[in-house]
This record gives sequence, structure tokens and C-alpha cells, in this order.
Amino acid sequence: MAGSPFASMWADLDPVGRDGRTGGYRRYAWTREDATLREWFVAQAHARGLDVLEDRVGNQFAWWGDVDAHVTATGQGGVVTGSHLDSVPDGGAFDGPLGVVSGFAAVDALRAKGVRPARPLAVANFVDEEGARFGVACAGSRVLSGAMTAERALGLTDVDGVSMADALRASGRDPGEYGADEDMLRRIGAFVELHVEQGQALGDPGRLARLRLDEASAGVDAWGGAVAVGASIHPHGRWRIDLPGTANHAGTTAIADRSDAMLLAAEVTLAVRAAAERYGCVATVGRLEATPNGINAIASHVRLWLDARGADTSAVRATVTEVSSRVADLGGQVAEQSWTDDTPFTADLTSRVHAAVRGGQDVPLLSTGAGHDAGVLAAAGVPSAMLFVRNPTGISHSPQEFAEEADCHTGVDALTCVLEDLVAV
Ligand code: HGY
Ligand code: MN
Ligand code: MN
Ligand code: MN
Repeated sequence: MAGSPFASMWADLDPVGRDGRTGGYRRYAWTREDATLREWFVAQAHARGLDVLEDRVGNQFAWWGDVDAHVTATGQGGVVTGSHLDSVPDGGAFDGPLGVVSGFAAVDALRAKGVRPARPLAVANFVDEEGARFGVACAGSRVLSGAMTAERALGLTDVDGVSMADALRASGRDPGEYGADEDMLRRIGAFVELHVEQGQALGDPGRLARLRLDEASAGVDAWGGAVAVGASIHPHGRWRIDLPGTANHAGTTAIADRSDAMLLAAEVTLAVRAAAERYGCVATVGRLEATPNGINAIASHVRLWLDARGADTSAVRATVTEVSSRVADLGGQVAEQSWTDDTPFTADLTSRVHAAVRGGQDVPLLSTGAGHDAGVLAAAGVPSAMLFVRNPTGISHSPQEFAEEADCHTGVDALTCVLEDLVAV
């Protein structure tokens, strides 16, 4: 990325929330790191003469062109690209930021080509996409689109019991202003999110061959398979599980006298894996909070989160139903945090995006098990599509997440083609 605007943007972002030991990132919503990232976003926008509009949730949109005048004159929204800047704990560098940096780099490329958009174009930063702090994924786009009420979001709490409302106040924002934003939704006439691939498809030529749309074009090297177009997002949901116990002394309480919430958590975690294997989906317990979380105290309560997904909704539902009845047997509670049905991206926009990427030659359509703001917007009826950039490790939500420099530039090339097409009319 040496020497390109991409490189300098990447270099700006790198130190924010970076853990020197692991090389991973911790960039949670409405924290100091988030504030730094939001300031960076505004600086990048202003350096390009873009006007930053924020919606009532705090999602940022850097506009090239007067989108309100366009909506008034044509009834059509502008074109939006971008992604998110927040991360999972110890997350990778690319998940989210690659889409935002590529959006700004595509604006630079369009300008270098002398493109003057007939339709306003924005780069977006959606807030709290990972839900790493408050537990609900895509909270920014869910509240924006009305898929989650402001009241529910504001009441969510983090591991320290800080509510979203308190976090907003601490960030200098008024929770009373927080909520769905019809005006901003109206401005989004089309959303194209570029994202690093999560999982192994593009990085494995064998799988790429099987994904090829048109075998006849198999020999055509569309940037060596570095880019794919989003087909759909698998059904996915999150559930919060609370398990009971009785606090007591680790050294003086006989085994027979224990009611140990941690033991129940172990049983539930094993039940999750067994059910996922039985029904054919993926399910994870990745976060667990023990109370009082003391080395020498028997846990009186364990809260854990279940993340279940898969191409087959019934497999996911069967898994969660089985786990829920196991939790009930153990005296625990299950609360659904979020559910997203199988979300195909907007068909005509996706075909247009696909055609704009070198005529679609050898550019596969990729369904993904990862959730995205583009999926939430598509489900809310906002025309949305995705581009994926090859990740040779296939690993994501980890410092191992990676994309080659050349593939990042190819992703910007592809995004620039797509945006040039979309802003023309
Ligand atoms: O969890 C997800 O799928 C997304 O990365 N937020
Ligand atoms: Mn992610
Ligand atoms: Mn992401
Ligand atoms: Mn995502």
C-alpha cells in the first residue's frame, strides 16, 4: 500500500486500539478509540471536501454532492459505500476498515478519472456493527432502519453494567436524540459495502472454480479471483443465556453441596456444539461472564452468549430450540438478542454491481455466514449489495485476518467501477 492514499489512511488507523502483544484491535462503540476513529473519518472527509452528515444513531456519512437537493429534485437517494470501523475483541485490521478506506480511495480514483457524479455519493461509517460492547450486532444500522427500537438499544449494557444511554452521554451525545432516522434512510438510494472475505472461498482456487458463474469464462483472470460479489447472508442470530448458581467458598464447600453456575455453562457449551453438529449449522459460545468471577469463589451466575448461523434456517432454529430446552432443564433463561433471516442482497443492484466489475467475467457470487450492515439495510428494503476482497488465510475476527496489498487495490478498482456506474444515473 506504499505511497498511495490507501497507505496513509491505513497507517493512520493502525495504532488505534491496537494490542502490541497480539497485533489485534479493540475498537468498541462509544469508547475513546471510537472517538478517535470518528475524528479520523471526519478529517478524511473534510480533506476531500465531503460534507459529513450524522444520522440520529451516530452513523456517519461523508457526502460528495448535495444529497438533499438530489432527493428533492429526483425522489432518488444517493449512492453510499463504506462499512464500519469498530471491531470484535482482538479483531483483525480489515473487517470494517477495509470498506471505509476503500470508499475514500474510490472517491480519490473517481476524481482522478474526472468523474462528476450525477448522483451524490457518500462514504459511510456505521457505528457499533460488531456489537462487541453491548451485545447486539449491527446496532447502528438496526436502529437507523427501525429493526431495533432506540429504547431497547439504549437499555443494553456492557460488561461493566454501563448502558448504551450512559455511553452516549459520556461521548457528549443526547440519548433523547437517538433513534430511527427516516430522513437518512431516504438519502440512501443504494448501498454497496466492500468487505474483507471471512472464510475460505476466494483464497482457495479449487473452491473459486466451483463458485465460478460461467465455466466458459473460467480461464479469464478477473484479477486472479481477488474479488467476489455478495449473493446472500445466511440466517443468523444471537441469544443471551443466564445460568444460576450459589456463591460459596471454593475451599470449604463440599462438592455435593455446590450449585456451580460454571458447571452449567460447561454443559450448555457442550450442548451447543452437539446440536450444531446434529442439525448442520454453526453455533458458538464465544463470550461468558461469570459472577463474581473470583478464582476462589463458586460462580453464583454465568451469562453467556450463543451465536448460531447457517444456510438452513430450520437447522439454526432446531439448534437453538434444543439448547434452550437444555438451559430450561438447568434452571436458566434464554433471551433472543437479534435474529436475521436469510438475506439475499438486492437482486437488480447485485446484477448491476456484478456487471460493473469487469463485465462479471469470472467474478463469483459469494454467500456468507457473516452479518453485515448491508444485510440489515437490504432486509429493511434499502437497495444493498456487497463486494468481497480475497482473504488468503480465510480467518477473520482474529489478528490473523489478512488481505494482500494487491488484492486491496483490486478491491478499490472494482469498487470504483461499481460506483462510477451507479453515480452516472
Ligand atoms: O458477526 C458478524 O458476522 C459480523 O462480523 N458482525
Ligand atoms: Mn465482523
Ligand atoms: Mn464487518
Ligand atoms: Mn459484519
